[in-house]
This record gives sequence, structure tokens and C-alpha cells, in this order.
Amino acid sequence: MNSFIAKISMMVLTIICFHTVYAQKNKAKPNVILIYADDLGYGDVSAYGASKIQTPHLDALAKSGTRFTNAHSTSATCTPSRFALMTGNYPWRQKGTGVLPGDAKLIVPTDKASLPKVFKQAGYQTAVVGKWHLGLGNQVEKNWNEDIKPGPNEVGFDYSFIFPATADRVPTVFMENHRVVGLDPKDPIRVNYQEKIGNEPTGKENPELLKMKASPNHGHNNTIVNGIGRIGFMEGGTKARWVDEEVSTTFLQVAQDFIKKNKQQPFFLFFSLTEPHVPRMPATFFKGKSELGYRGDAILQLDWTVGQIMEQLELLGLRDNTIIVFSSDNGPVIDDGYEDESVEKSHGHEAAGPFRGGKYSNFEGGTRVPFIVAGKGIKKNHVTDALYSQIDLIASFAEMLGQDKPQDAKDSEMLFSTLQGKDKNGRSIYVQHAQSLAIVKDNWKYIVPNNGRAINKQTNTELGNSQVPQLYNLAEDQGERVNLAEKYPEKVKELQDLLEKEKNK
Ligand code: NG6
Ligand code: CA
Repeated sequence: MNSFIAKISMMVLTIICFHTVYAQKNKAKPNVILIYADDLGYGDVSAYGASKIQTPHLDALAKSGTRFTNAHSTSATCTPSRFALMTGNYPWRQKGTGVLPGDAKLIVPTDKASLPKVFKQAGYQTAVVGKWHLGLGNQVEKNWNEDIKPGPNEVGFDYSFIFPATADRVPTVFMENHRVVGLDPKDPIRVNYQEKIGNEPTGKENPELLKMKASPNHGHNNTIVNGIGRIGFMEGGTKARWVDEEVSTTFLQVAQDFIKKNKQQPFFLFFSLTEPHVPRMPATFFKGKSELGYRGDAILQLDWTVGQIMEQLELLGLRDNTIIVFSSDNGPVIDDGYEDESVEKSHGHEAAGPFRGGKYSNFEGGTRVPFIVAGKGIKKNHVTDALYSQIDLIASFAEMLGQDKPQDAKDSEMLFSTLQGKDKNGRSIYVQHAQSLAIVKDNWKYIVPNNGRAINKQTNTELGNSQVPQLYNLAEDQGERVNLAEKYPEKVKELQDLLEKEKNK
């Protein structure tokens, strides 16, 4: 009898011990969810001062954590920013990292460090859900009806559910791991970015079939899918094609499934939203909900999505053991190629907040984006002016996990305490990338001269190009209005030299 009791006690003890060790192990490894918006501007969030639109869920997130006022994507467009986020390398060091077509090959190396690999190495389950835009496969010519490799699963994601490029580029399909979702072998997909293939209507030839017109002179007039002209031509895959109104909720559902499935173990989720990138075609429920046209409606949908994730974490009891990072891949643009009334209905909304320019621009509007961190170990109800770049996430999380800095992540800095809102300083210098390179140190910003046009008339963006050197004092002039280059030539020289040093690193 005694030995029976002893045995039972031992078993109970073992179970308790196992649970404690297990819990402790997981305690040191908070889940991480990186929610990454597409083209959301600094001024698009009410926590960042937007008054024409309210984003209650993002505001609540900011309140529960740390809101950064000086955090950046590396670049003013999507692919390069995402390349940096994944690899910890400045995209301008490498050719072929500009905005990619939908049939591009994978540009993230499979044999080097990556953000998801940092987590994988620590025993996390990793997933990407949403927009990818970093290419797929080894070459442009590929068979979309077979497994396509390498892709997200080969650069460190255990699970992927993505669309290949942008919402305005073909193929307009989801891919789960290596395969197009919902593919019918009798209706194979073909994709071409050089010339029209198949007999399907295009925006150019059949504008009467469009439910949303392309803006004049922008493109977006190739194959029509769901009443919207796209960039690039596709045929087939009729049943696999997404319906734009369902894209966001599809991604949300998949993200929530992943979270639920992994609630007992550490996970890293890269939740890559498509809002408010064009074509803005939010779920019908959100249409007309903002006063700013579909762009505003898409932002409300994005905000709601963040709220859904937070609610789920709460319900699963994961809120306290999860770090949530929210940001955007580049600054905002109002007219990016479709007549969606975002210009007419902008009502003075300043999507880039107090900053000049926006998506595509050398000015701050190009890369200074909303950046909110909350959850486990993050300072609450806090605002920080520390300089932080998304390129630092890979080294910062390696630091959190007790790893060395990934050697390949050359430009990434271990700044976990900055990420937590604890260290006030962050980076000391930062290279910005759009039309030109720019470098920032101690709030002085130097933009390399170039011959590009000053304004992109189509998108109505001040690109920040100039044939003369530009120097701004961001501490006094965050709107980059007064060029001080002639007044402070020694400052220009200092920053030029620093930039050269960075380039040759
Ligand atoms: C541009 C598209 C724009 C958008 C952008 C990429 C035209 C005229 N414009 O070429 O609509 O798709 O590429 O955006 O085609 S990003 O956020 O993915 O970088
Ligand atoms: Ca983008």
C-alpha cells in the first residue's frame, strides 16, 4: 500500500515538475506576432494623430505597450523593406531587390540567416500568412500547377499561406506551402508579365467589364480578375482566384488557426496584411464605413483585424506571453493606380502625418511608419523617440532568445531593450532607401543628390529627388522644408563620409 502511495506521489511530482519546467521554458520564449501592414502611413493611425479616421484597436495596442515615433522600414517600397526585414541586410547592397513582378524568383537566400530561422533555432513553430512579394522558385518561368520551391518554407517558415506578390499583380491566388490553393488540374494556371496569354479580357481592351477603373496612365490594365484590372497576364485557375473582398478575412482565419494550433508551444507568426495597398476592395461590410473612401475603409478593416487577433490571444490566455509588433512596409500613397475615390474623399487626411512625401519618397514619409510593440516584457503606456529600424528585428529577437547576432544579418543591430521601450537611444545612424540613399545621424539627415524627377505626378508624391545635396535638421524641421546643405557644408561632408563607410561595410 505504502509503495503504491509512494509511486502515485512520484508520478504526481513528476507531472508537476514537468509542467513547471515546461511552463518556465515557454516563459522564456514568448510568442511573437509581427503584424505588417502594406502602405500604411504614420498619419493613418489615430494613436499617431489621425483625426479623420479612428483606429481603436491599434490605439489600444499602443496604450498597452510602446509606441515608436522614429521607427522605419528600410525602404519606401515593399520588396526591399521585406528583404531587409527577413535578412537583416540593406536591400541596396544587392541588385534585384526592387518591387518584384508576380512571377519573380525567390530573392531571399535559403542558406543564410533569416528572421524566422532565428525563432526556429529556438524551437518555435514559425509561419507567414499574407502578402509575400519576395519571389518564388528558382526562376521566373515556372509551372504554377506544381509545387513551387524554394519559397517561404525554404527560408525558415514551417508553414506558409501567402499570395505571391501584391494584390494588384497576377497570379491572384493563395498558396499554401508550395501549392496554389483550390487549383483545378483541368484548368491550369499560366502567368506572363511580357505579353498577353490566353483570351481573357484585359482592362485595356474591355474597360466596360471593370467594377473599379484604373487611374489613367498608371497601368493596372492587364488581366481582369474580380472586375479589377491587374498588372500582368494570367489565364486559367478560375476557381483558385481570390475574391478581393475575402482576402483579408481569409488571411485572418488562417492566422487564427495557426495561433490556436500552436497555443501550447512558442510560435512566431509573420502576419502580413494587404491593407491599405491597392486595389482597395475591402469586405463589403467595411465599404463606406469610413469617410475616406475605400482606402479609409481598408484601414478600418485592418484595425478590426488587429482587434480580432488581440481578442483571440485574450481568449486563449496568450496575451501575457506574447509580443506583438505592428508596423508597415513603407509610407502611404493615396492614388496608387485605381479610381477608388480615395483622392476625392481624403478630406484633408494627412496619411504621412507631419512628414513630407510618402511611399516612393526620400523624405521621411517614405519610411517613417507606425511601429507599436506590446506584450510580454514591453513597457506599457509608453512613447519612445528612439531610432529603430525594422532591419533590427532579426538581431533584436536573436538577443531576446539568448543567441549570438546572426552573422549574415550584417546591418541588423541587437536592440532588444530599445524594442521593449526601455533603452531610449536605439540606433546611432540609419540609412534610408528610396530613389536615393539618405543617412540620418543625431537627427541630421543628408539625401544624396540624384537626377530623378521631384514629383511623381501619377501618385502625387514628392519624391525628394534633387540635383543638389539636401541636408535637413529633423529635430527642428521634421517636415524637411529647409535645406541646410549650403549653410553647413561640414555636416554634409561628415554625413557623406559616414554613408560611404556604411556602403563599404
Ligand atoms: C507599382 C504599382 C503600384 C504598386 C507598387 C508596389 C503601377 C503604376 N504602380 O509599380 O500600384 O503595386 O508597384 O507597391 O503599376 S509595393 O507596396 O508592393 O511596393
Ligand atoms: Ca507596400
